Amino acid sequence: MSYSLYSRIPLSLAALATAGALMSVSLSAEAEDWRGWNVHPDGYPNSLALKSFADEVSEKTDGRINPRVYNNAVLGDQPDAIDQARSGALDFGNFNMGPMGPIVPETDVLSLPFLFKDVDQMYRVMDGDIGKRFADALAEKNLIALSWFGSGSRSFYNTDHPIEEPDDVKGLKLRVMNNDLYVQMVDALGGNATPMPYGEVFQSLKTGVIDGAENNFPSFESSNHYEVAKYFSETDHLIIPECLCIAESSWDELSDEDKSIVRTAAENAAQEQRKLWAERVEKSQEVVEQAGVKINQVKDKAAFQAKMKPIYQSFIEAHPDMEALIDDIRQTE
Ligand code: BDP
Repeated sequence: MSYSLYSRIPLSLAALATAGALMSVSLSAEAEDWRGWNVHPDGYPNSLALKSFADEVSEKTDGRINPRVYNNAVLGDQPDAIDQARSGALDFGNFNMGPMGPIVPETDVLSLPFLFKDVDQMYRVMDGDIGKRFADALAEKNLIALSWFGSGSRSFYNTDHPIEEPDDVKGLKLRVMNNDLYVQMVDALGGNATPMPYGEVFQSLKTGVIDGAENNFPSFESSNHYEVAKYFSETDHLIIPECLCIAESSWDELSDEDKSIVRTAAENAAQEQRKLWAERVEKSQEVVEQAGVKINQVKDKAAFQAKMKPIYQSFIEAHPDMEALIDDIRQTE
């Protein structure tokens, strides 16, 4: 979204200026107003980090670029926002690699259940050469991934009973993000998966359209799903990275100097997000427990992993070229 300050100068003022002076005004005062997408509310770790990103960019570029973040998915659902960023209708966004899968097939690897050992391993993978490979795949689809945020680990929650073993999922209607791998994942446990935008989940839980969903503690809490779904079962089945991504068309317009400012601001934002994230996981857990949510640890995670093995088999059959990548991720210390 770019427009020059020049176009906002009243005609009378413009008429007073000499042609030369006008030229210099229009060249030096050209400002880019960037629109950024965020699904989360105010105060969420990602929202705070995105705000820092926006502030740092506008300060360091002396206002040449003014990013503004729109929270609560007001600019559209995540799959739609990803499309908008690809076409340049949005300038940047914090996107989860789950709904990215249908657009950038390579990122589907990151939606395989029980892929990472823990969140720290995921950070090490994404900060290294493998992360660059994902960034290259995103760049082919017009998205410039400048840094990686965390979103903890996702677990199932529902309105009916604790999930202790795979059979407890049988018959539950569970909302998943927009990616067929998650449908397969819930199917493998005998549940019914319903892909649905994040913003519709609360109402659907309330009205009984679904019995539950899966997410991390901060989202379970900030979305108020915990007010309805009183059983949170720590399956930790997914650890999915998120990008701070810039639209290629917005990126290409930047000078080298501004590219480096934007990249550094995105890296700083990721460091802040990860720190705030770790704190928020604990806080959110406390909030939901105090509200009466029953949290149970799942003792036999291997039982869930075993049920999900066929997902890997069919994934590798469909994408034999990605088997080595899966192995490389698993072997990252
Ligand atoms: C949150 C992610 C967000 C997703 C949301 C969801 O940070 O990007 O949109 O889950 O479940 O944890 O849709």
